[in-house]
Amino acid sequence: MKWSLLLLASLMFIALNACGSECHDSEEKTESLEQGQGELELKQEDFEGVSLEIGVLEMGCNMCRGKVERTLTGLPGMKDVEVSLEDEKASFVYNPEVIHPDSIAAAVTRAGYVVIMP
Ligand SMILES: [Cu+2]
Repeated sequence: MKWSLLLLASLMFIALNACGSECHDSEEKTESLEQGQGELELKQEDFEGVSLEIGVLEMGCNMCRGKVERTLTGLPGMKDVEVSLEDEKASFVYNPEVIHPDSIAAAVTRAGYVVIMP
């Protein structure tokens, strides 16, 4: 009985830490929040954009999903960002005069995830 409880606790511990410490990095979180607020004034969502859906792999939990969403939202020339943890996809509208899809992919890759371009 005690042994199985211990096993269960270990399994839960492993499950909770499945994403490693990277997605729970509070320092980076603060940084991207500040950036986001600074760019808010400049970032008008009144552009004719291009819709794009990319695959985003390696999101292990909802914090990862949030991190990808903040990463995309924090980029210039981005709007309507939606990230799905279940579908492993991110959709958004970007302004091609401001940002190139390669830069968008690079930002998500830098955040620690694997991007599949359509
Ligand atoms: Cu995670």
